[in-house]
Amino acid sequence: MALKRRNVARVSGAYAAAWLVVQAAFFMAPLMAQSLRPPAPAAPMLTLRDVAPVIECEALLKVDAVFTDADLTHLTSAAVFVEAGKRPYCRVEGYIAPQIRFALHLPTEGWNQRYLQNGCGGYCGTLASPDAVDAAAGCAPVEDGAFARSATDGGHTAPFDDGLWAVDDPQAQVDLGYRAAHEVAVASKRIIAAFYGQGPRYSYFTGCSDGGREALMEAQRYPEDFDGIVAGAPANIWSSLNGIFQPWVIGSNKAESGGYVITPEKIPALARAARETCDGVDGLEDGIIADPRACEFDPGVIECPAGREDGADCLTAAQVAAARRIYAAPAGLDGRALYPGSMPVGSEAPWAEGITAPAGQRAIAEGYASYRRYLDRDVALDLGMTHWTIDAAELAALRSGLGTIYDSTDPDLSAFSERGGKLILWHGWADEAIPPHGTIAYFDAVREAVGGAAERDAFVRLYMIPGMYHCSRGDFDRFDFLTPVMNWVERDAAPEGVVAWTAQGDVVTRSRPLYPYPAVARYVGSGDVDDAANFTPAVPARQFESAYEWAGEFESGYQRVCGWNGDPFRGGDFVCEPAE
Ligand SMILES: [Ca+2]
Repeated sequence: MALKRRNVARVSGAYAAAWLVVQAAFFMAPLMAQSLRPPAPAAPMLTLRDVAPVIECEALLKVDAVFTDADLTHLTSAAVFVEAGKRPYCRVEGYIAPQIRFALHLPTEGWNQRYLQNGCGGYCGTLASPDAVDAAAGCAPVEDGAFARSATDGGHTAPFDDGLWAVDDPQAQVDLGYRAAHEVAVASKRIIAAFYGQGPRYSYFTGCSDGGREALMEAQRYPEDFDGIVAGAPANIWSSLNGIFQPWVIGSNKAESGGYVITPEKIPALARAARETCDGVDGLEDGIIADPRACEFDPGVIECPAGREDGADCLTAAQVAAARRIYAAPAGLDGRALYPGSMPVGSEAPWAEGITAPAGQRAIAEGYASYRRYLDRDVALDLGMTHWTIDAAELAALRSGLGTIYDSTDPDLSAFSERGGKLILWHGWADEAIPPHGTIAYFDAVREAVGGAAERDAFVRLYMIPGMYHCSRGDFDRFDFLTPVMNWVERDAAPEGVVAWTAQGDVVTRSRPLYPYPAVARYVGSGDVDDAANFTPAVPARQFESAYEWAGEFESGYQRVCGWNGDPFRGGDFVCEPAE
């Protein structure tokens, strides 16, 4: 950690002048007025008085102490835990009917008057520790346990990649879709108020993948729940992501025999070829593909030579064809893109688990793709590309069907903005599970929906992270966006540069500044390329359209709310209506 902190200090001094040039180049007028501060300060600058509990932890369980039998929330345990290096905390467990499990950690000393809620990943299904916090590496109040913090399983129990979790259970679908994160926020705030005699002064949400989708769902459907939100690699374009993109990549890699075309032992050669082709395109040979949009990579460059059908260091003709298809945007029969993005070059290493697997095992994307069973109970789970019949009409059906529950693609965040909410979006450029282009496209759609770049930039930032895989791993996968969003909310200090780093164990191996999109980090030309101090913010050498041409769109007004109309055991119906 010492190396990281030193880099933070040095980079802040280095980029001041260049940063102003970048802002001028982008005509980011609202940013011009801001003074420059060190990126990612180690602690929130605003100090709130510590608040102590007013009742015993176990007293929360007493009948009617917080919830009555008439409430849907029920607490099942409450006990104090003591861990080294952390404030002691009261761990409360409970569920919100029918089965949204949650856990809430309440510091018994030194509560900083803030509430932090964590999203869950994949299809959720596991109650993770509230102490596992996304995008908050090095954030002091997270590390020492000063937040009241919660986590939920999303309303069901299943493996994270099980796309069949609620095939016949519409309530479980709705609970993961939009209800769990909101109800846990409501319940947690009630428990906090009972425990400390006051509610949280500030509330924050952070999550990655499905947690990023939940983060955006909160900003869109429940703008009053959180003051600051950090949405990482969001699965917000859910209906197309799981209904089309995942079947596309896994279908591209399925042989007629049922096995995978590209097998795990071929991944290192493919990753190496991609890096050799694209690393230098960004102007710096550092082993990282800074922006996959800038490089055309054809996996045919490592096709096995004539006379040699196969080998560990080359791809067969069938593997080249599969890889070409995987890199392409999923398309309908008319060739039109059905997802706003595609598998980025540079994401290959985690394909070894993500879209292929050793014989007898299942790739992660194949589990995700089983979501299609919701649409068609007879769909073959070993969907091969020869059977690909998905087109724009099916995309529309997905969006107007389950998309009305799961998608958090509404670009109109004006209600969240008007209540003072701040949002940081981030996405790894080498994400093997969710195309990063879609997050840029959503960011661009927000600009249009809220009236322009200045209006958007007053409450939203996007950071793209070179070389980072899905939510973790790859390069620069450690960073703290929680502290910047807190400073934005509490001190009106807008986020600027944030230093991200790569670590092996506790040893920092490389660091790099991240700047609000579309600014990039440019090497100053001398010094260690693995040291953030040797980079300055810059206008990217090549500009790309932020919008993405696809058969769908980012629009408002699609959302529905659903629930039982009457007792399901006495002929009640599960009905959905347009959301307000
Ligand atoms: Ca490079």
